[in-house]
Amino acid sequence: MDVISSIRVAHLHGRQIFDSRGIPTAEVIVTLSDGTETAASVPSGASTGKYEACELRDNDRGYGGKSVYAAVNAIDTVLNDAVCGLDADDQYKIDLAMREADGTENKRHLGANAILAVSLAIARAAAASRRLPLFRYLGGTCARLLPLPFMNVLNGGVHASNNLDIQEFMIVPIGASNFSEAMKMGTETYHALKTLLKEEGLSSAVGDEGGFAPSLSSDEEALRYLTDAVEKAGYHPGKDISFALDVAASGWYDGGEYRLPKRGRVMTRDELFRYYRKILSDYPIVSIEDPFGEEDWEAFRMITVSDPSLQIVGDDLFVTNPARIRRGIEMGAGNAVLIKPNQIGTLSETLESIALAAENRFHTMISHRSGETCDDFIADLAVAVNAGEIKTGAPCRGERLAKYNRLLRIEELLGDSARFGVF
Ligand code: 2PG
Ligand code: MG
Repeated sequence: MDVISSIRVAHLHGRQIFDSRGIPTAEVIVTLSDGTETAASVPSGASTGKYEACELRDNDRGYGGKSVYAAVNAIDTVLNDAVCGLDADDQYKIDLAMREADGTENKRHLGANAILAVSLAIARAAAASRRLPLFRYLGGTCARLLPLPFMNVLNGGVHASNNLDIQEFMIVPIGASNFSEAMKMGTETYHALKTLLKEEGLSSAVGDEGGFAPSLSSDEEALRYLTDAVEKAGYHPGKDISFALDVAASGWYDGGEYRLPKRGRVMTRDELFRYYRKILSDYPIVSIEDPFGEEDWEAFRMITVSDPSLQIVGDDLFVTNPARIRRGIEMGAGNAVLIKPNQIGTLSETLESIALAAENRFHTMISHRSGETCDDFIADLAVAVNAGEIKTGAPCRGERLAKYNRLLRIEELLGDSARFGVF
């Protein structure tokens, strides 16, 4: 006799909603056989990697071609048929059934947006039906590490209409002893930065991820502002708060050279490498994401071996894809993986990528997308897998705070069992 009775997926209902940029995205409501009903929605990137799973968009039904009616229809029909009747706890089987129903490598038939929404909604429903917080359902009693937040307080690249070529300038409260303290340090610095920008007559309007988006004389000037903001907030740069960048250099890569689109500067791989060495010696930068293009594995290897204490994160390079992560591990290209569930399209493949990274001593940073909803799944995911790092924007805009605030609640729930960061 089964000790735990099996609860089955009873029904899926998809709908089109809007993300934080006002662009259509997919939401799904799942109902289980015991009556549990939960929802999940999916985010969307702007600086997407070439090798990401396919986000299905209609192209011809208004909304600038961005509607997701075909994906919603797939949820209501093919995916509903594929998963109804399956055990809600059997995430792997559910995800496999959807992958088989899609039948393509990159999920272009039914859409990774449709498949992921269902995958996440069922996990959330299964947790609710067992009366467990999502992080505990996914990670069990070992899930108790709160991640170090990487807060993107200055936005550039394709996330802002200013003149910064680097996409994300993040502050990392390495000196915090717990998650709440990290939030205190991060928000105080964020507000100090706002004051500084205003004093200089610069714009304090925010970009897609809630960071400020002023036009500055150079990308290095952004780092000077971060330094001043940390000090103004009463902290020591490099001791209490360090910096991290997401260069998103795939968007610069053009025929073997790097063309910085906003300033029009062109650099070879070696010149770009030297540029990084210079800013690394001038500022307390502990982590660089996508310093080179998604095809430039050798440059990733070169920068990774040049400084073992520097974290090199692969986002467009790895696209949360186990096959590409394996290549990075074998080559020594990068030493950390950015984890975005919608780059691969199911929860079980996301967990596989995280496990692969952990087995090979690569760090994992769980990540939002620049177009988000208020779904806070990634906060629970970060704790469930003891990722140790998360980036989910600035402490500004509801869709960003949804994740940070969920982590505060998880920290309170864990009480004395909570641990913090591994960086
Ligand atoms: C990134 C992300 C998230 P986007 O490049 O890491 O910050 O941006 O979602 O636009 O790909
Ligand atoms: Mg990135």
